[in-house]
Amino acid sequence: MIAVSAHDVAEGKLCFPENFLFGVATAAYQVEGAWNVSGKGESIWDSYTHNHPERIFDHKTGDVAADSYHLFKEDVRLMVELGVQFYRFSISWSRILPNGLINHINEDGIRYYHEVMDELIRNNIQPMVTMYHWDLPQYLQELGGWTNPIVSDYFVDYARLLFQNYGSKVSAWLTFNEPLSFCENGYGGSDAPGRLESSGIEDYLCGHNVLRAHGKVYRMYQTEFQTQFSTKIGITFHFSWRAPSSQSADDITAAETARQFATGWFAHPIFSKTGDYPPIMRKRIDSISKIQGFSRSRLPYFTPDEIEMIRGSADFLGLNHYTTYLVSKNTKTISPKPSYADDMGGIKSQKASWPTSNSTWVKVVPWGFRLALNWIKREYDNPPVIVTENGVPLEKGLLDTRRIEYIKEYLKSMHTAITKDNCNVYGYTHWSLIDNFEWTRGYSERFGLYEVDFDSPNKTRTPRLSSEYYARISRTKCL
Ligand code: PNW
Repeated sequence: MIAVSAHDVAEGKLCFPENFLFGVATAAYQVEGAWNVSGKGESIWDSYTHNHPERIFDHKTGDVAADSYHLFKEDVRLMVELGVQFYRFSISWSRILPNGLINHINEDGIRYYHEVMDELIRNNIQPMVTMYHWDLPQYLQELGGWTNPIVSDYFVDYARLLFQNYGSKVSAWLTFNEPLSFCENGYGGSDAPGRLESSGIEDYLCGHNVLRAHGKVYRMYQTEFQTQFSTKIGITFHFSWRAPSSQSADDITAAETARQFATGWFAHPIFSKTGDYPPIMRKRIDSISKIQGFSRSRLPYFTPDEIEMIRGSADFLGLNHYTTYLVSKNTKTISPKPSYADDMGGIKSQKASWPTSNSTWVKVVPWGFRLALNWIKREYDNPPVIVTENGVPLEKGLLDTRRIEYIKEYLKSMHTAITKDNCNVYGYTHWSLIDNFEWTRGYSERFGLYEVDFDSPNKTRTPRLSSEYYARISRTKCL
């Protein structure tokens, strides 16, 4: 499947196909800043960081962040230096529609993303655009956010406006970034909107409405735009590998259940042959809901029409992969209080001996990448996959040899998945181009190929060692 030239093999290099794509990624709230300029409305991350400073490391906000709203030309220059083929970034919904609704369009927002895309295209870098990277307009949150079904329809209005304005410039669209993260951590944890106590209820409502919103946007694109543009539409899932913590049958089952509750929750309705939620999720949540005294399952049901609308509603699968967890069976009895973790029934951990990063959750476990890619191949009949994020958080500093090591080992693992296992991966995106606001972890975790001096007035970007390393890979397509 993969054409590797004899020349490269002779030199002992690991090469990716010539048309393989290398890119870098960011997200609006994490880099743009300019949170309240030129008509932008408030998003849930603006209001969350302002009203709940205690939930953010060092009480930081993304008010200014890396100031990419003003410095995007500088960012594009860095990408030219890197030689990447595409840039994955996200659009801030409330910059374009200040309260999320279609009746009030903010022209400065429309202009801003046109300028970003024009600058990219002028430099031969394809824009890959995420419509939603966690920053819901605050007004929609006041209506219940993703727990309110009407928000899916408002999302369709927003998506239509994006197709109308940017349809001819964007090379690939992603509807959502990591529904698992923002539904589970937002509606059952400490990410915005910070509904800490709602796990097992609101997270499932969020997921349900996000899946409907995704399906509706895909079908709307097919009826209204497909004759005009040939852009592919996908969605990005988060998939840290989940390995059994022992070879016992219980732990093997618990790990597979955990994969279905994590990636399967969103991928099964879209990419499986049968559609709908993974059967194991349906079965466990239905029966635990009953035991807890509910008269209906906490996991909502799709209508048969919705199942069909959502099934097959993506041209490719975006995969964010950072690390690996071990899963063992949870043997304690189920608590009367609903929770996603109890529903899943596994306990997550990581091996103390795995190499660490500068974060509690990213351990360096490259072999998990190959296994995650193979699982997707098996589960969903080898769909086209683009890795939309992979990277490692380290401390400040330019000599980031540990990042180089991380990239090398993870790319080797991905290379094996492509060349030996025939996984259908056609691109890779490094997270991130520059240091940025790492959500509740503030600026304490640095993911950038370029360091950002957040204390300097002009948010100076300086290349790290890893930027040279990555530039060589993206230019030669070889490790
Ligand atoms: C991603 N996990 O989220 C996000 O898409 C980015 O915005 C973020 O900056 C990046 O990871 C690095 O943190 C994740 O628990 C959130 O395994 C959680 C997990 C993985 C990725």
